[in-house]
Amino acid sequence: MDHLDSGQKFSPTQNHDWDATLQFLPAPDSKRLEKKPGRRKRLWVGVGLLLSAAGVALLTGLLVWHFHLRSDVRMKKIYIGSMEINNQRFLPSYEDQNSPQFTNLAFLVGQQLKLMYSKNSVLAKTFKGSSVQAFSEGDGSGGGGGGNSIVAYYEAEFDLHTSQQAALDEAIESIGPSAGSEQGRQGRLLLKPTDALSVNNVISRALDPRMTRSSLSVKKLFNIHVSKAGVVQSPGFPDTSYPPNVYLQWRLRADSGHRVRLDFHTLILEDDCQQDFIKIYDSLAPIEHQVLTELCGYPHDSLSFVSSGSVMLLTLVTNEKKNFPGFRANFSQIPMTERKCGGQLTADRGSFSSPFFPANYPPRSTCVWTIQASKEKFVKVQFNKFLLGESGAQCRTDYVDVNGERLCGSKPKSTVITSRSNMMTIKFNSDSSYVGQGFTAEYEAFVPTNPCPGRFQCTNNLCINKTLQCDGWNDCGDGSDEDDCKCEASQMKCKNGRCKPKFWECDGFDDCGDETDEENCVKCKPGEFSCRNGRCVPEKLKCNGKDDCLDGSDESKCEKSLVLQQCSDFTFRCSSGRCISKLNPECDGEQDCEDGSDEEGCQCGTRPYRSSRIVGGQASREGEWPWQVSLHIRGTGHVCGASVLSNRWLVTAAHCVQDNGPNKYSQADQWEALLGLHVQSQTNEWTVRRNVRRIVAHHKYNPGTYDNDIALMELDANVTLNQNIWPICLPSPTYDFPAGQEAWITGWGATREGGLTATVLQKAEVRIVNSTVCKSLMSDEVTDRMLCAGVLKGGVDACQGDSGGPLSVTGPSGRVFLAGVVSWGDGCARRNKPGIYTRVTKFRHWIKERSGV
Ligand code: 4AZ
Repeated sequence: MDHLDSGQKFSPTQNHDWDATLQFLPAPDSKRLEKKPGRRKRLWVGVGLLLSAAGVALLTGLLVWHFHLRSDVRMKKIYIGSMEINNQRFLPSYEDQNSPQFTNLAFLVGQQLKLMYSKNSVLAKTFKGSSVQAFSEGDGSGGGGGGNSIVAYYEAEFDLHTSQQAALDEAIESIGPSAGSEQGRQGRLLLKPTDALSVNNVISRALDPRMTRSSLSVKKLFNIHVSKAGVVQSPGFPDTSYPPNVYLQWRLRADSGHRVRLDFHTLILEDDCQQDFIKIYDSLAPIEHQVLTELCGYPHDSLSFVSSGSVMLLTLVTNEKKNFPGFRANFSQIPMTERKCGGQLTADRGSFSSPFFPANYPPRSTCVWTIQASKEKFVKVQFNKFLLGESGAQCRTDYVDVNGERLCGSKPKSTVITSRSNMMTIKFNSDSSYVGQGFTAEYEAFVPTNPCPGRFQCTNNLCINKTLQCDGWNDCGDGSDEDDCKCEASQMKCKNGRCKPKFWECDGFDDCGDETDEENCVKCKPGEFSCRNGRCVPEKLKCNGKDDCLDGSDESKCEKSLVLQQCSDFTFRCSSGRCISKLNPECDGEQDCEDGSDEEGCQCGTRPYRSSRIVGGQASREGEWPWQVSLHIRGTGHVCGASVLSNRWLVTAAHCVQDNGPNKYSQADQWEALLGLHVQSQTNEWTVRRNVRRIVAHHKYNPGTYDNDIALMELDANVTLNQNIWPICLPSPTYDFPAGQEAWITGWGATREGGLTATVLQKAEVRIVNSTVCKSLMSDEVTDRMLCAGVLKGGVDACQGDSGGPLSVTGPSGRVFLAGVVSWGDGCARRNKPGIYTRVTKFRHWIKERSGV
C-alpha cells in the first residue's frame, strides 16, 4: 500500500489573494515627499517632432544615469512588524479581516504606528503607509499578563532615497520592544483617550527581499485552524512539481492556550534556497525576528516544529520552473500545559531532554532542571544528542547552561560534564528565532573514587563496556579507549599507542590519527611523486593535465581542474566530449566542466543522517540508507536487496533474478519491491510497495563465475521520493574507488554464515580491498567487473540475503555513490575472504542505455 496518497488533504479553496487586502493608510506628511526627478524628463518628451530623435537619445541617457549612476534613486521598502496591545481581549471576529471589529482595531494600530514614526525624523520623512495583516491572541508576556492581550501584525511601507537605507534600518531598529510602551504613553496625550492603545513588544524587520521579487506572479494566503488535525501540502503534491513564481502563506492558528505543531512528512525542493524555499515563522506575519527555520533542497534535520504561542506561519516561495515534488506536512495543536520542561531530579540516575524532543524545541523557551543526588556523590550528565539552532557569539541566543558553563551549537555524541558536588543545575534557553532539535541527556550520580563501576572510563569521562577497549574502534569519541593497547600479531602499533590492522599500513589513509601507519612506506625517490597505484613519477608532472600515474592520482588533488589534451580511461568526460583532470569531479559541488555537466543529475546520494560510528554489523537508523530496497518474492518474503536509482528504476544483482527450479525469479510478476522500509514486516507512512514491470538482467551475466552480476528493475508506477526513499548516485566509468577507502554495506541478509536474516536493516563498515590482493586471496576468479571490499581480519561482511544491495561510498562532497552491488563471497565474514561486488563503474553506460538513468 502506498501511504503517501492517504490522509486528510487541505483544500486550496480557502485561499485569499492578500494583494486585495492591502490598503495603505496615508503618510502623515505625504505632501512633503519630494517630487520624483523622472517628472522633469517628461518635459523633454513634449518637444516637437524635429527634436524627437535628440530628445529620445537624451531621455535614454538620463534614464541610464537615473537608474545606474545616481546613488539617491527613490525606492520602496517594506517592513513587517508586530506589536502587542495590552489590556484588550482577543475576539474571534479579529480573525475576519472584513469584520467591523478588525477594521476598527486596524485603524487604531495604523494611528499608533503613525504616531510612533512621527517621533523619529527619518521615519517621519519616509513613512508612506501601513496595513494591518492579522491579529492573534497574545500571551501577555509583554506586560499585559494572563493572556489578556492581542498581537497585531502589520506591513509598513517607506519611500526613500537609496542612500537613506541604512539610516532607515537603524531608525526602525531603534523602535525596540520597549520603545512601544513609551510611545504608547506619549500616544495617550496626542490621541483621543478612547483611541489610545497601550502597546508593547514592538518589533519590525525588513521583509525578506526574495518575498518581493517582481517575478512572483501568484500570491495566496490560506487561513487554517489547527484545532482539528489535518494536512497542508504544496500545490500539485505528490503528482506534479510545485508551481513556479509563487509566494504562498499558510497562517496556522490553534485554540487559545494551545501551540501549533507542524510535522513534515516529505520536503523536497530545489537545492538552492535563493530560488525556492520554505520559511516557518513563530508569528502570523513573515517577521525575520521570528523565523523558526528556512529550508530548501532535501533537508536532513528534524522536520517537526512547535510554536511558542498559538500561531505559526508557513511560507513557500518559488522561482523558475524546476521539477521537485514539494512538501506535505501534518498540522495539529498541543495544549500549552503539555510537556512542561525542567524540575527537580532527585533519583541517582535518570534522563531529561529539551521540550518536544525529537521535534525541534519551540522558541522562547526556558527550562531549569535541578539534580540533587545523595550526599557524597558527584553528578555527571551525558548529552547523547546536542543540536541547538542559531548559537550566536558566546552562546547568547540558544544555549544549555550546566553549572554556569554554557554549551551551544552542536556537540559530539556523548559529551560528558561532571560536577564536583551532588548538585547540578541545567538551564535550557531558546530565543525568538532559529530553533534546533535540542538535546537528550542522561545523568548519573557516582562515587568520586569510582566513576565507572565495572566499566572503562574514557578521558572525556564517558563510561564504556570494557569489551570495547582496544577493539580498533573509537568508542569513547576521544580515542582514549584505543590508547595504550597491546597489539595482536595481525596489528601494527601506532605511535599514539593505538593498534590498527597491518593491512591498513601505507593505504593512503591516516588510520592511526597521527599518520604513523602512512610513514616509512616504500617511498619514491626525492623529487618524485608517489602515485596511489605505487608508481613513481617526476614531481613536476603533477597537475600538468596528463595522467602520468595512469590512475589519475597525479591529477586528482590539483587546485584547478585542467581540460586535458587527451581523454583516457581514468579521466572524466564532460558532455561536450572534453576530458578534465580532476579525479571524481561528479556531483562534488564544484563546476569542473565548462558545460557544467559534472554537476548535472545530482539529486542523489544525500540522506537524513550522517553515519557516525564505525562498527561491524549494527542496526541502522530509519532513513539512513534511503536507496536501500527490499525485494520480496510473493509468499516468501525478503530475498534480495536492491538500490533506488530514480523514481522508477532499481538496480540489483543478476543472480537474484535467475530461475531456480520451480522458483521463477526471472519473472517480474513474482517480485514486489519495498522502498523506504526499515524493519521487515513493519511498513510505515514512508514505505512504498511497488510491483515490478520489467527485469533487465545483464545479457553477459555468467552464472558459473558471477561475472556481470547486475540487473535493472523497472517499477510498475513511479514513486514519490521522500525522506526515506532517495536515489544513490551512480559513479561515472572513470570514478575511482581506491583500495583502503571506507565503504558501507547494508541489508536484511543473514547476520552470520548460515544464520537467520535480520529484521532491522543492518549496516557495517568495510574497506575497498586492492584487486591484486583480492585475486590472490580468493579461490575463484575475480574479474575486472568485480570489486572487493571487506575487513580482512574477518567478522564483517555481506551475506546471504544481502545480494543485490548497495556497497555505498561517500564522495568528497558528502554524496553517496554506488560503488558495488553485493554479489558473492567465500562464505561470510571469514578471515582473508573479502566480499565480492559487481563493479558499478563498468556498467554505467549499460545502465544509461537500458534505463535512461
Ligand atoms: C549470498 O549468498 C552471498 N560474503 C552474498 C554475499 C556474500 C556471500 C554470500 C559475501 O547472497
